[in-house]
Amino acid sequence: MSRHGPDKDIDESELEVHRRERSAAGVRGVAVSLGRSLRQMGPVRTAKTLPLLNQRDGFDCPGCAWPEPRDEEGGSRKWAEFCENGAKAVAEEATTRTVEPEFFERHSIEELAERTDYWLGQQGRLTQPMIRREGDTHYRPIEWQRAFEVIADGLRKVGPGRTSFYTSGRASNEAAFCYQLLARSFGTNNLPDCSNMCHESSGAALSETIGVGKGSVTLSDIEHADLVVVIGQNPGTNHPRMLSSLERTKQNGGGIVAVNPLPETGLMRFSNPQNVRGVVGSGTPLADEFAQVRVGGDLALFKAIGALLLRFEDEAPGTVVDREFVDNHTHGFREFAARGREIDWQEVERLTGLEQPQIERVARMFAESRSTVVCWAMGITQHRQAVPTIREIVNVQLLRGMIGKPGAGVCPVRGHSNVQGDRTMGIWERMPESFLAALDEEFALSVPRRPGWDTVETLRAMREGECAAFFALGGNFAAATPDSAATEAALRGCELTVQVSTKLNRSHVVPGRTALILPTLGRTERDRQSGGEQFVTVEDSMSVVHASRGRLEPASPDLLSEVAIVSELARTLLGEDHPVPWRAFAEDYDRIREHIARVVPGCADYNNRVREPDGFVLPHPPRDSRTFPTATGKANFTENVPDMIHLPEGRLLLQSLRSHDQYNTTIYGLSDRYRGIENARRVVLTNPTDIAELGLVEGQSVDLVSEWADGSGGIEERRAESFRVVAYETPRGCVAAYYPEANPLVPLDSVAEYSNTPVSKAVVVRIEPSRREVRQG
Ligand SMILES: Nc1nc2c(c(=O)[nH]1)N[C@H]1C(S)=C(S)[C@@H](COP(=O)(O)OP(=O)(O)OC[C@H]3O[C@@H](n4cnc5c(=O)[nH]c(N)nc54)[C@H](O)[C@@H]3O)O[C@H]1N2
Ligand SMILES: Nc1nc2c(c(=O)[nH]1)N[C@H]1C(S)=C(S)[C@@H](COP(=O)(O)OP(=O)(O)OC[C@H]3O[C@@H](n4cnc5c(=O)[nH]c(N)nc54)[C@H](O)[C@@H]3O)O[C@H]1N2
Ligand SMILES: [Mo]
Repeated sequence: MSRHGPDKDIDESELEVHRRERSAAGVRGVAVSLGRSLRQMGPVRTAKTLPLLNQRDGFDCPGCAWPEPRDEEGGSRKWAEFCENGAKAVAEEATTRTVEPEFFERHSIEELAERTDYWLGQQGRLTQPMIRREGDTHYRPIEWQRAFEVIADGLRKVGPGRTSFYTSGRASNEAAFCYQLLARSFGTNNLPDCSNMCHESSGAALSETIGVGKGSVTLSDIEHADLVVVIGQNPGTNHPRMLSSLERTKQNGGGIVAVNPLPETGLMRFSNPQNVRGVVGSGTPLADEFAQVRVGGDLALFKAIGALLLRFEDEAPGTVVDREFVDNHTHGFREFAARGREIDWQEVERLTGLEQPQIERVARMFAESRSTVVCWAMGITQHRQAVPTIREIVNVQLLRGMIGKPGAGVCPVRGHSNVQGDRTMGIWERMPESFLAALDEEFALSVPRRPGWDTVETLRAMREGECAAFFALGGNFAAATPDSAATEAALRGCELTVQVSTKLNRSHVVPGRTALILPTLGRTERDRQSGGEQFVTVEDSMSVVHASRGRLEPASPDLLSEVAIVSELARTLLGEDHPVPWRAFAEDYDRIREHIARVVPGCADYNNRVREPDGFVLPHPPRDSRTFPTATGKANFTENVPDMIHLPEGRLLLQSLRSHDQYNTTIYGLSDRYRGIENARRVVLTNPTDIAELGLVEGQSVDLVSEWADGSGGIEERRAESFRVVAYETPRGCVAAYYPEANPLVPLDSVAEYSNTPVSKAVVVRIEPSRREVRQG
């Protein structure tokens, strides 16, 4: 068996642990990305594909949502405007490996369920619609039209109130708009999405405090900021092009603070492969200050920073608080200032794991900075107190007037390449009345008003038998959601499951009674419809909307675009006389965009503006004019009280994170290069002192057991077997394991306040010697 071929599954015993790398990217990154591309696509396709990535006439990277430089802001695109992990994302999609119907004849579903997501993904692109009928052991091919009829019948039988329509953040704006319109025309707002597990907390906190649930900065703001604070984010792996921006921040004289339990390599030093210094030198040092916070300690940290800023203001009035901004644009400052100066340092040090002098240094940096951008990602949003934490970050920004001016603002760094656009297009279980009314008016419909289920509510509804049909536009619901055992049982219990996918994954092998796989075009591929060759549009993390055109031949002639799949299903389900012109939508995406222009706020003249070379920027009142469309009409200061996570004796707080070689549940390979972990994934990164105190040894095989107070006095336990102990620079009491291997440990009912996001970054666990080893030994 070849080491890299599609036959090879993970052999956890091959684990190698090396020293952590000291600098991110560099030529090594280029070499890795080229190697992967050649292996998956071959030389010709590689040469054709990579130069089009993130270029104006090319396609948007299917990796992260980090923006491209725009002419308007004086940015110019590099010959290669992509990163190592973007190239891997493309190689994964543009691979020449395919999964044909014979594959499903050879492998039963039960057999496939034994495989890892890595092996499933390595098999290649799905090529034909497949169905598993009730009682079948294998998937079999089905004609497209027949598939739509089976699905339409199934949905009608179950009814809209018991159906859930999931979306993953890769769907284009056009596909997303059609999809929400299909769900609502059918009669439900059950539109959960990956964002429920991702930046929902950011949306909730920002809507309440500044009136818009999106980030308020541009690329240029980051590069020209006096200070950029990066919290709970690992950009070297998950947003590598952000490192080029941070390098420019430094070159322009700005400072960087990193707040993270782990010394992530990408935050420390960056060797830019696009310039000579990065290729031959040791690169640019990034973080000026690294605050190694305890998992879950950020709210206490930001409360302390806020209190210190008020004290600095008392000492030198008029130097810290931006009075002009606070008086004219905010609400609640008096209450905030009245309670804000007390700091119980003992408590703060306990909660944050940081020492007073460092917190004071960081607060000074906030106080002295003329323009500050705060960026954050999953290390903040996936906590029980995520929303209060983000509100507290906003308090600090408001105090200093750091919203709506150059070089300043809030920047939730989005995950999936179009997750923000999908929301703009109506993928949300609780879209506001104005949007629903606009749909009614535009299409002469009466869409339902009752709020729908989010991701966790969908799972609960399945558990209770209230949800019986599940349709997924992309993603890997079975592996991405918490509580894997319960989730898989819930999916298997459905009458009907449908997955629109590019590649095989876990969700296909835990099927409902009737289950379909609908293979679709990826973003790299040509999309030919009867109205000619089509392009789609997307929105990045900074509200820039632009076009994306695939250029590769599709992986199979039988693939349909997502828009075509949604439109065809809608015609079959809703009938030919439905008021929405579904057929025209699939023929020519300009027809969809004409409606988007009238329904979606900020999208007037959409068809013309997305044809501009750099697209256009959606309005953002706080950023554009310091207008805050909140309940008070001002930006709101809020009160937030940290409460300590209760950790019984001998227990640890587990965070689940991404390796350098995966895209969420898609495992590209087994090299977490920057952290020095190779060839295996079932590892638990543990502080060396904890290893000793718990009587463990490095390399030992252990089980992770999570403990969850079920609310009625009992403790629920969940076990994930056979992880290897790896000594790592993580704070005492805080351990880390990879997502999705850690997902069986996350209790479905452990969710963030206000956003209902699963708490994937703070699971109370104990570590036990591996049961398997004990049994064998
Ligand atoms: N190559 C690649 N790119 C990706 C993805 C991918 O899987 N692979 N995923 C995409 C998606 S959907 C998303 S949402 C983003 C995710 O991007 P990230 O948020 O960077 O992803 P994670 O690996 O979850 O990293 C979480 C970081 O938060 C830190 N952290 C954990 N707990 C805490 C805490 O309590 N406080 C603080 N301050 N830090 C904490 C962890 O140590 C880690 O550095 O990336 C997107 N881009
Ligand atoms: N424990 C834990 N759980 C987490 C997280 C965590 O940090 N820890 N992070 C959460 C986050 S931030 C997110 S965003 C979710 C991600 O949840 P999802 O978005 O559901 O998961 P992905 O792994 O991104 O989905 C990958 C699948 O999408 C399909 N796909 C890829 N490209 C396309 C396309 O163009 N069209 C279609 N139709 N399908 C496509 C492929 O079949 C692939 O197998 O997971 C969440 N779960
Ligand atoms: Mo995400």
